[in-house]
Amino acid sequence: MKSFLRNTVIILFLFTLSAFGQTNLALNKTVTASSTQSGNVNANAVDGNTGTRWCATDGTVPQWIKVDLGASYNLTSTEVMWEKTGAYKYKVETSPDNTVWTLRIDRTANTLSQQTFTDPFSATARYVRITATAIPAGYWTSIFEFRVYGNSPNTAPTITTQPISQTCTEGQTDTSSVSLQRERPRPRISGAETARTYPARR
Ligand SMILES: [Ca+2]
Repeated sequence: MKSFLRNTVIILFLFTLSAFGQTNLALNKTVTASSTQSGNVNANAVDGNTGTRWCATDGTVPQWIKVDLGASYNLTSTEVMWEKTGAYKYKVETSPDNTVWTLRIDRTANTLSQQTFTDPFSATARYVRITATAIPAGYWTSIFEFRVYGNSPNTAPTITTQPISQTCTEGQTDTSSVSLQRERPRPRISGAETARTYPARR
């Protein structure tokens, strides 16, 4: 007669914070600029509206805008949408304190003609500055949207009810699922689990 032993199945949950659907950390944050054309104010560069723009007061360079994210974040990329398509030459720097700046993206030799540029990098910082160092002839430095992507470094989810062991009977497959929520920021959280089937003894 078969005996049904009870086995303990250890289920491991592996969670990763996904970069998909990233949060634009610059959205509606405080912006300062090297100069500001009347009617095209600094805040237009981070208002989430691709129909409004910040513009410098003339066609001279360098011109820059700087975003104060309000707190330190783990940054993963920036994206700039210029007013026009062109071979903009520019750089992106970050700072933890608005004093010490580190070069993250150097496109000061760029020859690629685009309207939107996406620049991945890795940094922990509160301030992000983009500086146009050269612009196409006849253009002024003008930005529809400047986006900064990343995650907060100190808000990893804490799993307080995770099942670390369960009991199942031979022949059964033990499965389980969990759901997580995180308030701010809200990156997509994906979960993976391993389940194990214990066949009945012959
Ligand atoms: Ca805008």
